Amino acid sequence: MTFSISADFIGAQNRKAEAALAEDYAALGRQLERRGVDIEKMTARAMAYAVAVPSWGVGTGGTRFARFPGPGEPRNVFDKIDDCGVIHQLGRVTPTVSPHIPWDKVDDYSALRQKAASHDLTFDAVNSNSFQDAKGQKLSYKFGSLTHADPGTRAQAVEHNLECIEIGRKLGSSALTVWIADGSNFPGQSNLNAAFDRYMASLREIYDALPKDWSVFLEHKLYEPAFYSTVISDWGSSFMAASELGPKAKCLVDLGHHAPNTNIEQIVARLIRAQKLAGFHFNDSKYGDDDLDSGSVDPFRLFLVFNELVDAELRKAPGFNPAYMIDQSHNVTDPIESLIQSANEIQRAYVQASLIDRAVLAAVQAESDVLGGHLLVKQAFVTDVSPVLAEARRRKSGAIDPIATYRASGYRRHKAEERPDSGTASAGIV
Ligand code: AOS
Ligand code: ZN
Ligand code: ZN
Ligand code: ZN
Repeated sequence: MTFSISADFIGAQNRKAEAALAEDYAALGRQLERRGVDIEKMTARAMAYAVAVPSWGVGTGGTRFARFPGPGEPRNVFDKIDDCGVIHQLGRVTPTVSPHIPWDKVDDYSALRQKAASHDLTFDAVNSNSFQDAKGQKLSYKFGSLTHADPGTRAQAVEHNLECIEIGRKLGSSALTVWIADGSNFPGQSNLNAAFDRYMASLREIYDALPKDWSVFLEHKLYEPAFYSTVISDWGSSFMAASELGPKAKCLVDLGHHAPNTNIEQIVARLIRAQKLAGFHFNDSKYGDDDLDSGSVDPFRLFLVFNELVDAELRKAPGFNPAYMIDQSHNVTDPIESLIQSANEIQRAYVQASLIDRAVLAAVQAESDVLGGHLLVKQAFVTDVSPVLAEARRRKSGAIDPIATYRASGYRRHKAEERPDSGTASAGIV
């Protein structure tokens, strides 16, 4: 028997925090009532919100300089699912896992699906990987994959994506996320448009192989590891590709994949308008694709993205159905704690954005009341909705204080004993 956190333990921890939560919830409820907001509606929205955790996020990521694994890290995808189970058991906001192939490759996918189901988890979009050479792979991706100058290498990369779709079908997923590292490091290395044309030809093959109810998510990224040009570098390239491919192709926004100070919420708004927003890889950053914990550096930016998302949701924007996923690399924290905290911050931004009275906002905007509009948005952002998030967890049998409960449970200590050869699973460093 391996260690798991019992419902009784969570209940006992919650009892210690219940009285204070009831007080804080009542106080916030009165404050919101004065503003015409029903706290119960906010709690219902918090309870309905969900975001996927990345399977690679539960192991220590590392940088290109070093990786410092912690004790009791997952050894394989089954261990990863156990850790994802704890994140959901305590936080109650992450019922899905986004898998990665080949890092999560197994012989028996129905066993993996069952393992996930035992934690009430299902699978979100499958991530393909043609940015590394897999063990035993015939042709190298050193100079590209789906856009490689060599047709054989391109065919191999297409084949890998088709295999990802097959695996995803077995796992009950319905989307494929494609991020490629293809690009060039030197001016003159590659013909910029020829590389894009090759991308289109490869993606066309993948697109045509998608099952009926499937989508393909195209993930752009400004730079890294290609430092001169990246084939799908921005939302313009992504949008161009998704438009040419057809309605099953959409654009995925990873928050860390833009130049500093880019107005990401405006990109989100445009993609919503074009019915091309696939969804997100949430994370935070200071400089580049830092993959820091969501909401840890710039929670206002996260909130402004959700301001657009909630606006689209409430006005029932056509075709609006984004996949919410986290993509982070945890280098110096316990990955389970980071993912609990990140999901909480994403859910917080969603609830905060839900506080805004859209009709009132539209009215002040119509009158060009500049500060009036700003104050409405800012008031929502500075409202501490923590009691709503905690109450949502409590009502779903999660932990009122999930990180304190996790620490008190001794889960990591137990896993350190159970997983002596820990830290051997492939975890992403990208
Ligand atoms: C790379 O920078 C992208 O963010 C990828 O989405 C992701 O980090 C990678 O696929 C991890 O598997
Ligand atoms: Zn990403
Ligand atoms: Zn990234
Ligand atoms: Zn990354």
